[in-house]
Amino acid sequence: MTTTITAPQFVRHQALIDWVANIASLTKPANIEWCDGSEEEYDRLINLMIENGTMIKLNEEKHPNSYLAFSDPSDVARVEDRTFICSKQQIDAGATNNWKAPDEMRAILNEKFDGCMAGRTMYVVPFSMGPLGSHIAHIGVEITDSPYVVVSMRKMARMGKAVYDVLGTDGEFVPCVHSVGKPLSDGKKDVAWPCNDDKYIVHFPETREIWSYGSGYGGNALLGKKCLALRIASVMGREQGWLAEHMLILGVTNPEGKKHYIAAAFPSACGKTNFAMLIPPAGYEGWKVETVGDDIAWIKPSADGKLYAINPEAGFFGVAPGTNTKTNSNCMSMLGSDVLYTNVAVTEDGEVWWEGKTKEPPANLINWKRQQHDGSEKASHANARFTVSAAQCPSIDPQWENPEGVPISAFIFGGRRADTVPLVSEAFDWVDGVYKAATMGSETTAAATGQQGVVRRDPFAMLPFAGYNMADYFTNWLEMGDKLNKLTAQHGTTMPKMFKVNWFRRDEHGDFVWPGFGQNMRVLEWIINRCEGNANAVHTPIGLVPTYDDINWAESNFSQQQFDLVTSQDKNSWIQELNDHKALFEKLGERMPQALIDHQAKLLDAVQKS
Ligand code: SAT
Ligand code: MN
Repeated sequence: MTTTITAPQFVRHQALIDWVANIASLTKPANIEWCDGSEEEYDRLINLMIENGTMIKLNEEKHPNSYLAFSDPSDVARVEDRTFICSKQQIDAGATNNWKAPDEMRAILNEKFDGCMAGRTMYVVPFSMGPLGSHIAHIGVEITDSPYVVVSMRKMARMGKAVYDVLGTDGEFVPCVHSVGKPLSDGKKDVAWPCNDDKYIVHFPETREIWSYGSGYGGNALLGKKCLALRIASVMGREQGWLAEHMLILGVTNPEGKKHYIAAAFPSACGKTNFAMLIPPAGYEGWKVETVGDDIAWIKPSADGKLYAINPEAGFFGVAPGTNTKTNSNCMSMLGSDVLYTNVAVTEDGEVWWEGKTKEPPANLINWKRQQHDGSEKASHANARFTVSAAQCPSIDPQWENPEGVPISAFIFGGRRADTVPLVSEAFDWVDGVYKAATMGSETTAAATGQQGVVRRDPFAMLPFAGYNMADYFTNWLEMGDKLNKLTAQHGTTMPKMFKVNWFRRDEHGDFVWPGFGQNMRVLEWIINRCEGNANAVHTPIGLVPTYDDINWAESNFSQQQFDLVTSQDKNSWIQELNDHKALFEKLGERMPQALIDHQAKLLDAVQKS
């Protein structure tokens, strides 16, 4: 049985209306609301959530037009073990993704979604990833029963009525179905932050559908972000010859006015937002860093022999803890007004606080669990977030909405490693760069549920986000290199250079040695100068590296000794590291490209001989 529904006049797409009707007959909501993205709608939903206890309004003087949501304490991060890629063949999902046969998964979802919106409102949320109407943008429509999702999507994507104009009567869209899930039988916290213990974050790559059940949080629920712009888009990119990557994009301008754009991959909660908004330190007068994006890049080769990247998002969903005027003053200015916070702490007079915002917590603090903060546990959750429009970022790049994208000079791949991996190394060539990215390791963080602080391999920082077989994903990158090699030869342009960085080396006391944040500019300068062909590097078995004298230390007292600590290469650790790479490649299975397997053997040989 299909529910008969009436769509507003601005929706002229019959297949879309039929799909909404189908989902309504499955989920059985009390009402259907077709969202138009207006301010009236936003304010109304915010007020509804204030009434329901999901959110509170913050102090209007300190935080104009800003709100704080408290999630259920169990619903605070992405759930990777509940995330599925349901390709027809298991091998197409690969060794790193959870898989279930599509039919089996559809049966589960039908049961889960049956009646799950009873008594609640179903919202239909049209959105564009990428500038509205641009040839590289992709449109999605998210059906959700969460007003938190609606207001967050309005900041994170181009959301609203205008999307229907672009869709017309028969435009293509990715259907995304989201529900916080059936009310728990004990009825606990259902009104304030409904969610369900049984969670499913499901992707059908062949039919390009997304289904998400049981969570209202971030990447589990804002389906334009990781689900569409990474998992589904990576599948589209592979078919169509482009790349969907978990990368920030920044622009660096040197004192001579020469500008380079860089795309950089780091796992979640490794400082991507801070790096994207870097403020050059003292000694770097005349340099400028500007922000195109902080999380996702869509990258396409162009006929002129260059790679161009866009940020498909329209906002930032950043980690609050650790953010302050010293670590990211651009970010603090960006948070001046119109922010949605989730799971930070708040003072009695409505001012937000998180660990690291100031040295000492203010008095009379309510923690993220809405209890009086007594210092026995953290006041804000380690994965507490802010949601804010990118246009509010003081360092936003003038080209950030250019539908053609920005030309990429270099890629940076980074992880969080206490040892082994040096501060920076340049890849010998494209294959070595792909190898460096493919073998990235990082200590796990609070951005995903599970044990924290253990090294896991996170190829290209895409482990939780590649929508298909990771080995095929490597092949896609290698093929992109072949294509670019031909294009650059034709046009006399140069290949983007590739670098591996590690800001997180620790000394024998477990303390970070590299100061990071603005000081990363020194590494960035060396990278830019390498791209320009005017910086020195020395050859080591695992890459080309700077000596102490190759880095600009203007107004820094970072010593040669400290530099040695963050750049040392220990032979035995590297033999162990390369053996770990081999184990990863074996785990990734039969489709693993031979070029990378051979490269491992070559590197191991070079390290052993060193
Ligand atoms: O929860 S999100 O996936 O949106 C944030 C992150 O993990 O990077
Ligand atoms: Mn991310």
